[in-house]
Amino acid sequence: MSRITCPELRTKTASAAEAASHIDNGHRVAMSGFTGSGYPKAVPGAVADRARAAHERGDDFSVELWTGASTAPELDGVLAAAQAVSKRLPFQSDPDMRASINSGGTEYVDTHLSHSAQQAWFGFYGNLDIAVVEVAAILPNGLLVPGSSVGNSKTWLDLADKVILEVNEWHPRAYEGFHDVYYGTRRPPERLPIQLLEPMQRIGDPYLRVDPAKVVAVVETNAPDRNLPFKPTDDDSKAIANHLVDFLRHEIRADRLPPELLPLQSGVGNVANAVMGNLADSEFEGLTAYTEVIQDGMLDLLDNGKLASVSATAFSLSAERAAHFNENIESYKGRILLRTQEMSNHPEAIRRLGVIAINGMVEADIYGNVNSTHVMGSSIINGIGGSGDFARNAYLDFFVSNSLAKNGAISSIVPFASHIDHTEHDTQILVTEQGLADLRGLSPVARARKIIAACAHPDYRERLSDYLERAIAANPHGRHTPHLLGEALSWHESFTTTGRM
Ligand code: 0RQ
Repeated sequence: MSRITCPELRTKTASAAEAASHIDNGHRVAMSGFTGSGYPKAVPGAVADRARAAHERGDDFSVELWTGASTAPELDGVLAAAQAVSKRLPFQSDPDMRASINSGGTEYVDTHLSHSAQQAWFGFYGNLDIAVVEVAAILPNGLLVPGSSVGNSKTWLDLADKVILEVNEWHPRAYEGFHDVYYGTRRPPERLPIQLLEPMQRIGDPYLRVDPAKVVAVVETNAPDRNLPFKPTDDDSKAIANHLVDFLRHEIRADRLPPELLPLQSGVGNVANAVMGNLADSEFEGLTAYTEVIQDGMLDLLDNGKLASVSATAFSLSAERAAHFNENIESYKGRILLRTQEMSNHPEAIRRLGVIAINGMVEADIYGNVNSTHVMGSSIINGIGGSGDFARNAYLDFFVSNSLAKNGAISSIVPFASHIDHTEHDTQILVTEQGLADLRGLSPVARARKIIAACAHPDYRERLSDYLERAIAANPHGRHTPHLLGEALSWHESFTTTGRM
């Protein structure tokens, strides 16, 4: 049976190419999709075809592209390869898009994920010409059942002049009831408190709304989400996870955490996924999660009963775990709630619930400034994503990384971070395979001594201590956060010239 049961919208069924003909050079185009799930699968490729044809004729063709977060080769990849994206926001992780940004072909506005919807509402990004949103089904009354992500879809459907819907039969029809779409957002000064008092509380509707008059095309698809495989958990990730879980036990003993902990948030990446895997083997029971993304590790925790429930905005699963979820979707009903990213990442909710935030980092400096996004200060990897939404507002905030990168040529603990996403004021606990540095309540120099001793790799530890002690000695009137300014970024400079820090 067709998934498009609304008579009015059924008449708008079209091919991807017909739908893409509504997207023109210079348009601002917002698409659904968050961490490789729930993104349109067919229309982006047809837009890329239009761009290539225009370029062959010698005409300009590029669009501004907004999404929820990262997508997949069928969206970011094809559009970047066709040089069809002039500006991108708020998050990406695609190799071709990354290359286009780093080569200067695409402007990138790397945005806190809780900010993107509201900033679009405030008009900070300009008028939205068209939205392309993937859903699992269209109901007879025109309401939309989202699929594996909610992200910014609600905002894009509300703001866009025109709408293209993709209805993807790969998503189980049983997704109905898994979503909570908050429709109470207002612009200041009319804003109201977010009445969310526990992670699984419903504050919105199960459906997305769309004005049918704005819908210009409905495209039917049957294609899987990106389903990126995770690296198998290695000894270093296991060690990081062990340090972190031991610390949680310590906090329970100190009466700073209840035995079932507080709602967990786990970021993207292999290390964050491994930490969830380790919790699955631990003694913890009755855990909850208030997070952005449900990765394999979190689904495993739900499966083995350690995790009671999870509120998120999207899945980001391997192909195997996505197939498992789709086959057993009914068994997860009532235990998984997908919200808009405005709510999954809302500072007010994160702070009230007392979230335990665990995010990956590229590097940290000796004072605890964290770089989550850039290699050697200049090249973007992915983006800040939701890490800032959670880190600043969490009850406990962890940043995790291996102490070395690129086979030891790079130390992840450096004198000065080459780019700063999270300042020392926002970072509480750093963890590498070497150990854990609890920085709460410490002054900068005390933080530096702890980070070097606990987190730095032994190959770099002495040089870091030497830097710190010389910086202290050289700054008799600057002993709060002492630096040797001419040397602070010399490790990065050394890597770019010699291939080693
Ligand atoms: O590159 O694959 O080319 O070897 O960075 O590193 O060790 O596999 O780590 O997968 O956990 O990702 C920060 C990128 C970590 C991620 C980051 C290189 C390393 C490798 C990845 P290769 P690992 P992970 C909510 C939270 C920001 C967004 C966020 C991230 C690659 O966690 O994107 O937190 N975070 N969102 O070799 C140079 C260093 C390096 C380095 C690692 N010091 N210098 N390269 N690498 N350390 C979710 C969302 O927001 C959607």
